[in-house]
Order: sequence, then structure tokens, then C-alpha cells
Amino acid sequence: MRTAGKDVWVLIPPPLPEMYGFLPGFAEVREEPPHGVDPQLVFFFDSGNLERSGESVKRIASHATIVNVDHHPSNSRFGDVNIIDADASAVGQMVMEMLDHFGYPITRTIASNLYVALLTDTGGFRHENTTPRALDDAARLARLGADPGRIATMVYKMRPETTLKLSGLALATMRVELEGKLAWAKVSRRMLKEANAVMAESEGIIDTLNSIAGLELAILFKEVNDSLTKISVRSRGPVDAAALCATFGGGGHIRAAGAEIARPMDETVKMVLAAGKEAILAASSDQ
Ligand SMILES: [Mn+2]
Repeated sequence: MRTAGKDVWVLIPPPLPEMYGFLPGFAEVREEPPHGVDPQLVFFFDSGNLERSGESVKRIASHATIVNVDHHPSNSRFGDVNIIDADASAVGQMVMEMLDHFGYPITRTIASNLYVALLTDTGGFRHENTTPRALDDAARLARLGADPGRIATMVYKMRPETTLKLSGLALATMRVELEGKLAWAKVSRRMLKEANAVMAESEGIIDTLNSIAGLELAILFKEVNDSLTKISVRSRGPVDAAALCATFGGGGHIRAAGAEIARPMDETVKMVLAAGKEAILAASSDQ
């Protein structure tokens, strides 16, 4: 068996999520393979499409054999081999099954990392994808040495002050419409500067919006630059967030999805809100 560090590299497209620096092995993760090497086999995990994977990986993927391991129902099946399990709450569970299948032991280190996959992809075991299988797998990983309390602290209680400052600035822009069914807010580059934060720190804001009682749809607009806006969408009602985002070239899950829209923020806000309101009204008249 080849092991990471010799001629196997674990890549994450930039920016590397530093908050996961506590994970065993994180220091070995890189943004691209070492200069001059040309991998011939690339495994993708948890990537609904090739576009999500960053430039250097796309370059390699253009001629390498691709194995695509994912659980997004909207997966574009870009691999030479596609292993898609839309019933898995996290791709970590699929990895767990593969390790079992091929007879590799799940060490404490591996168990901790796979537990993080389950914890984060189920929103701390709160999303609808918190299935009996997810809880069984989490229990097994805990028995194998993952420490749920410590991991929850590292994932949810280590936020820098700048993250909360940014959250405060963004939440101040919140608007609630359609009798409380729709909430939205913006993160602008000016707010990042004011909070001394980076865009990755806006990750949790959408879930704060989504905690309003009776809400059906939450949308967060993130200004990347003058001509690019990212949206994050959460649905707790009849609207399919993935379908809504697909109309803007994005995708994801029914309850959580996103898109990158090549428009300035204010234009994007108008466009997406119009589509979101239409989707809410269409879905409620269906019932
Ligand atoms: Mn996932």
C-alpha cells in the first residue's frame, strides 16, 4: 500500500481551512501537488462538480484517471469512476465503508477525522440528514477513539473574535420578508475590512439566519469582488434550495445549496430575491 507523503498527496483547494488545523494529519494537506509531479490517479471526495476543486486540481484532472466519491444528489458524475451515495450524510461514511471493505483498520486518527466529517455535514447532528445510520457510524467512530466533546469544542467553540464581529455586521443588514418566510443578509468587502475578517469566516452566518422561528428560506449574499457574488441558501420549507441555486449555475442539497453568480452584489440580490420569492409562492400554492 502506498501512503500519503511518498507519492500520494492530500489536496484541498485554497484557501486551506485553518480552523481544521487540529485534525490529525492536517499539516500534510497541501493546496497543490509538489512542483514537477504529475499524478495519474485522482480521488475526489465530497465534490459535487469539478469546478469546486480549484485550478491546480482541474489541471491534473484533465488527463488523470478520476475517481469521484460523493453524496450530493446533484453530482455531475465527472469521474471515470463515479461512486455516489446520496443516502450518506457525509462522504466520511462512504470512506468508512471502503476502509471496511478493503480491510484497512480504522485507527483513532482516522476515526477522529471521519467523525468531524459526520459532525460538520449534519450541522452538529441537527440537520435532516441525521439518520440512524449517521448516529450508528458516529457511535462506532467514538468507540474507535474519536472524542465527541473535544471535537465539538474544536469545531464550534474556537471562533476568532473577528468572526463574531463580521457576523454582527452582516446580521445588521438582515431583512425578513413574506410574513417571516424569507430572511436574507449581505456580507460586503467593506464589512470584512471593518471586522478584519476573511470571507471564509462568514460560513456560519447563514445558519444564524436559518434559526428564525417559522422561516422557510434563508439567503446570504457574499460580495467576492465587483463582478462576483456568492450565495448560500438554506431551506426549511417546501422550496428546493438546490433547484433554486441551479437556476444560477450552482447546486447542492435540498436543504442547503449555493451558487457563484458573475454579477455585482446589488444586482445579484435583486435577481436571487425575485427567484426566491417566486419559489416560495409557487411552493405554497402547490400545497
Ligand atoms: Mn458533504
